[in-house]
Amino acid sequence: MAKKTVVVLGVDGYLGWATALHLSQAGHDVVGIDSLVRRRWDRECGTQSLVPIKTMPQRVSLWNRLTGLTIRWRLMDLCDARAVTELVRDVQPDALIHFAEQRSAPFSMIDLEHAALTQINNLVGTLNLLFALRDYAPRAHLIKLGTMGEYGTPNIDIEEGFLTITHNGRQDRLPFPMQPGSFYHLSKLHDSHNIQFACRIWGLRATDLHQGVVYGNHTDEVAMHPGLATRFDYDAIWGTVLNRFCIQGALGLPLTVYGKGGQTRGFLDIRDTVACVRLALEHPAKQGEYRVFNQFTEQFSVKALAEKVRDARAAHGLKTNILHLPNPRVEREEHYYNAKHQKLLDLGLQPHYLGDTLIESVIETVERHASRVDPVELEQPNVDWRRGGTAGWGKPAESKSRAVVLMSPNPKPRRPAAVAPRVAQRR
Ligand code: NAD
Ligand code: USQ
Repeated sequence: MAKKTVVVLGVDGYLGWATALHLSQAGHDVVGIDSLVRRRWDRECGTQSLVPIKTMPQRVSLWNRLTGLTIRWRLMDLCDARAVTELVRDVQPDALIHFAEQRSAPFSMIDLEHAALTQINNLVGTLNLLFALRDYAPRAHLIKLGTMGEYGTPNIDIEEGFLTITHNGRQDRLPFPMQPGSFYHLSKLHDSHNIQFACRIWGLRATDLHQGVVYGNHTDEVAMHPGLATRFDYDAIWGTVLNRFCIQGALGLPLTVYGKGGQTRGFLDIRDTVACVRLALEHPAKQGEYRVFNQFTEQFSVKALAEKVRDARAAHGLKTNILHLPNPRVEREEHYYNAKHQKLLDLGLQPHYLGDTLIESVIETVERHASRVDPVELEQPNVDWRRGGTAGWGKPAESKSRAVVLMSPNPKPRRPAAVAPRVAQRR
């Protein structure tokens, strides 16, 4: 396999860091880009990674000490068009892996400011990349992290990006109809349209990875040293559902299923995320091609996931309650779901399926870092799709304890007295 020069955009994030290490270990020359804005959003939302993470300079220098391999780190905002152009012109990458977006659905639903911030950050960053590629590296392969949530939950099978339709006796292969469920998920769909258009008019090449919900926090490389840990979110803004359930289970808190829990999604282990990206990299799209891979390995309902975590705890004689909260989101809670995910398997993906061992290993990680957990983050969601949120954005430090939106007809912000002092101390 030929060594490639690869730019990983969003290298400081949960998936970007693990992917950069994996590709570096596989022999590729990795340039890592991030604006560190996620660390700022954490401070502003009063959230933090469960597992402590080192600064970027510390991480890349530790990686170099342990392996002799170099990841070239650059602080850069993808919304800075000039910087992006210079990057593409100077590095002349074979491929760019684009993780660098605001990726939380609840964050995008807080209010107008957060919806606009999400769409401007995500769309402008991707547009800057597309124009830089057109002008300075039209043969480079853009690998973009999209999301399964672009499709929504239609009452038909979900194909990989395209659907062959017969209409009034004529047939065409058209983009699959999309029904995203948040301003964040919409930003991914708008990106998909822009990328597809750029491939069509400028002959660029791109792979849009429509990824499901990721769980777990270990890859072979991340596990080499605690200083190489990748971030692990559990709060109601950034934490994804299985990671949240594992933490709730580990702490003996109820598992917070939103609504009936029949919401079904595609899921994958973080080890499969890094493997899928590598497969896309090493089997590039053709010049002018825009292709979509559905990147997940199994589908589960939220309720089934909660039951898995409950059963894994019960095997140790521990009782776990499942709590059905009124759903803060507007989404179908019982629906048909059958999404295809064959293309990455055809390229050789060897999936890691969800088992008790994975749940146990996440729970062990939680137990090691239990003192960093803010239990308020595990109780009630603080963003509601209909009314917006109370995420503490921009509040003065002394009033930063998280207010929670009550799911009642007449909601009033509430600060749970039992945990407020601990929250105040932590921030
Ligand atoms: P993350 O928030 O941990 O990491 C994203 C990184 O991008 C952060 O370090 C942030 O600072 C950086 N970033 C954001 N905007 C930037 C900008 N304008 N310029 C430079 N850097 C910027 O998110 P993640 O969980 O690692 O997700 C990475 C990507 O994968 C996202 O695009 C997300 O939509 C997609 N995705 C994630 C999941 C999941 O379950 N985590 C599932 C499907 C798709
Ligand atoms: N959910 C619960 N309880 C919780 C948290 C979530 O029942 O405590 C439910 C939600 O209502 C939703 C499902 O779990 O039905 C998934 O929610 P999530 O927060 O795990 O995932 P989501 O908001 O969809 O976003 C995450 C990532 C995003 C990525 C997406 C993939 O944050 O970046 O794009 O997963 S997908 O869902 O396939 O679109």
